[in-house]
Amino acid sequence: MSVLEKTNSSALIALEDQYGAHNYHPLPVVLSRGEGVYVWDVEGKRYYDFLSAYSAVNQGHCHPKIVNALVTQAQTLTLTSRAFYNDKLGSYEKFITKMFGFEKILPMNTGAEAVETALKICRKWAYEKKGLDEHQAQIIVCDNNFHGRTTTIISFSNDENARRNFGPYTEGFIRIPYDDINALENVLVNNKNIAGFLVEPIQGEAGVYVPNDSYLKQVKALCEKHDVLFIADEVQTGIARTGSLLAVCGNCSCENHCEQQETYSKPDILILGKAVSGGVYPVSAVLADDEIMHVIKPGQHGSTFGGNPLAAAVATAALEVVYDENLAQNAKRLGKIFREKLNQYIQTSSIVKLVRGKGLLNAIVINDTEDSSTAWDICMKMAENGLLAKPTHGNIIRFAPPLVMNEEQLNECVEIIIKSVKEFER
Ligand code: IF1
Repeated sequence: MSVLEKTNSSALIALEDQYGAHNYHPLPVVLSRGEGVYVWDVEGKRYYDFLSAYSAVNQGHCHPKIVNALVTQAQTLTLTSRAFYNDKLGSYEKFITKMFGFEKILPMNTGAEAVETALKICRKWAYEKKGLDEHQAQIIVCDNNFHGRTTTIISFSNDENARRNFGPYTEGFIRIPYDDINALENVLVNNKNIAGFLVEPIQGEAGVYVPNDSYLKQVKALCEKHDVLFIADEVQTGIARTGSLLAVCGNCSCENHCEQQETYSKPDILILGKAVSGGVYPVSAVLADDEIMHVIKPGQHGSTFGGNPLAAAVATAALEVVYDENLAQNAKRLGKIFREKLNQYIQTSSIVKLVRGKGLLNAIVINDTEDSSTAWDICMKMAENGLLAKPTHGNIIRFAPPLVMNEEQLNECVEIIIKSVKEFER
C-alpha cells in the first residue's frame, strides 16, 4: 500500500457508517493488528484488549499454534460439506468429546446455531424419548437471558430492543427468574410438558451475574427428578473463561474433565462456541451423550460449514492451547487478584458500586442510572489510556481479557482502569 492510500481511523469509520448496516454502535477505535493480550489501531496505538471479542479470543490474539493450524489446513483442504467424510473431523470429535466428557458432538459454526441445535435436539428428545404429545413441548428459559439473535432465540428474550418488531415469535418457551430454584421447581411440578431448561451458568449480557454456589447443582437435581434436559449455554462462559474448564465445573480449576468433582454439574446438553476456535474461525459445538444425540438422524439437522476440516483443525489446536498454557488456573488466579484490587479501590469510591464475576469474566457496576452515558464515557477514557472494554447496559462495564495475560500485565491494567475511573469521581 502506498503512503497515499493509507487511511486513518475516521475515514475507516466513515466507510463502515456509509456502507454497513447500523446494527452496532462500536467504540470509535479501528483495530488492525493483534498479538496475545494486545491490539493495535491503525494509527499504531497499542491497547490491552479487555473484551476478547466477547470471550472468543481466550487464547490471545493470533496465537501462533492456532494460526499455524489454520494456515496448514487452509493450504490442504477447507470444505467438503458433510456429503462426504473428511480426514480431520473424526479425530476432532474424539478430542472434544473426551475433553468435555460427552459421548457425541454435533458440530456447527456460530453460538446461535448451536443454541438452535440444542433446542431442536431437546424437543425431539421430548417427543421420542420422554413421550410428550406432538407440539406440546415447553422449554424453560431465564429472565434477562442472552443466547443469540435468531428469530426463535429472540422470541424468548425479554430485551425489548433485541425483539421488538421481529415477530411473530416462536412458541414453546416459559421464562422464569434467574438463580431462583423455587421458580424452576414450581414450573416443573405444575407443568407436565417440560422438555428442558436452557440456562447460562453465569449470565453475561445481563451484566455478569454469578448465581448462588448451589444453583447449578440444584438445577441438575431438579431436571433429573422431573425427566427434563439440563441445557447449559457455555458459549461465553466456557473454555476456561471463568477459572474452570467450564462454568458448570464449579470451583474446580483443572483443565481436565473430572466428573468425580463434587462441584461439577454435568449438563445433559452442553453448548460451546466462541473460544472453541480461539476466535480464529467460527466454530461451535453441541455435546450430549448417545441416548440424547441419537434422536437426530440424517436429513434432520446440519450445516454446510459445520464440521469442516479447517474448523476441525483450528478447534483442535485452540483447545490444546487451553491445556498447554493452563488457562483455567491462570484465569482463576488472575481473576482473584483483579477483584481484590478493585474491591480495595471501591472502598473509597463513589463512582464504582461493586465488582463481581468469576475467573476473568468480571464487571463493575457504575453508580449511575442504566440510561446514563457514564459507563460509555469511562470506556472512552480507558481507551485513551490504552485499555479497551465495552459497556453492557449504561452502568455496567464488562472486563474479559485474554486468558494468556500475566500478573504484571494484569497489575498494569488495574492501574489503567482505576486511573480512568478516578476522573469520574464526584
Ligand atoms: C453480539 C453479549 C457477549 C452468548 C451466549 C450464545 C451466543 C452468545 C451465552 C450467540 C453471544 C454475544 C454476541 C455479541 C454480543 C455477545 C455478548 F454482550 F451479548 F453478552 F458475548 F458478551 N450464547 N454473545 O453470549 O453466539 O451467535 O454470536 O456466535 O454482537 O451479538 P453467536
